[in-house]
Amino acid sequence: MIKFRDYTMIYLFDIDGTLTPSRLRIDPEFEQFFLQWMKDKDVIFVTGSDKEKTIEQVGEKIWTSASRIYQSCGNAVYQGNQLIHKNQFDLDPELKRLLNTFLATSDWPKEDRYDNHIEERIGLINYSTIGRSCPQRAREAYAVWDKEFEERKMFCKIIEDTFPALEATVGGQISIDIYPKGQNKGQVLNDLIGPITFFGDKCEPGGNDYPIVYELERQFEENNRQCVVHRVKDYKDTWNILKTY
Ligand code: M1P
Repeated sequence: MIKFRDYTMIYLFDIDGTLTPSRLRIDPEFEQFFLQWMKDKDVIFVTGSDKEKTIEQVGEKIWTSASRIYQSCGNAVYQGNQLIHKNQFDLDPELKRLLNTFLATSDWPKEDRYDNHIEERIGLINYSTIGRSCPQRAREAYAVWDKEFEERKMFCKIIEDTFPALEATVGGQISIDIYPKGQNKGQVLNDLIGPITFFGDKCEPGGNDYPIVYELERQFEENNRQCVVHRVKDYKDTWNILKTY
């Protein structure tokens, strides 16, 4: 359990959709603002993504300036560039079969698919029908299509119904994150004590920020934990809010 400084506020941020557009580099002006802003604060990141992608997006400076980083929804924890904790989760053949069935049966056009449909990260499996190697244009087209047909939401439900020991959530634009039940972003709150302010964009049930919001609301009601939740639309929204702190 970690108490950062003496009961000073902990600022906890999701990355994709909150500090950067999904899988894209941080806006350069916002990057400068954020680097300055975070200087005298305990800033922590929590993302479904892995270390390499996060550094690619926020840059080495911001990543190394954070007090701690929870990658893979908290299943790989870094502090001072060291991996200080990891949870094991291997892709089981039954789950792999189900993910391949999704690929075979999805209504998303076969001719608009790319590589890297199943990515094994530390403690988390990421699945994407379109494939993580898709170009930006295809990524955006899939995100619009998925919003209408809710393929990812449906796949998450099938995974959870088929494997009751697993949890599946919608993270960014094109993929879903899968991990053992309970090993969601909410687990990071077990490590952090004191007042907390959270910024996330996928805060609705089924979104990968929801477990944090749910747990913070519970702790507020049961233990009067001091917390603030900002449900943001995008990084510009986050930026505007941060200007007021
Ligand atoms: O951090 C949010 C999500 O960002 C990416 O999502 P996508 O590629 O679908 O936009 C992924 O890294 C995903 O795992 C992660 O949850």
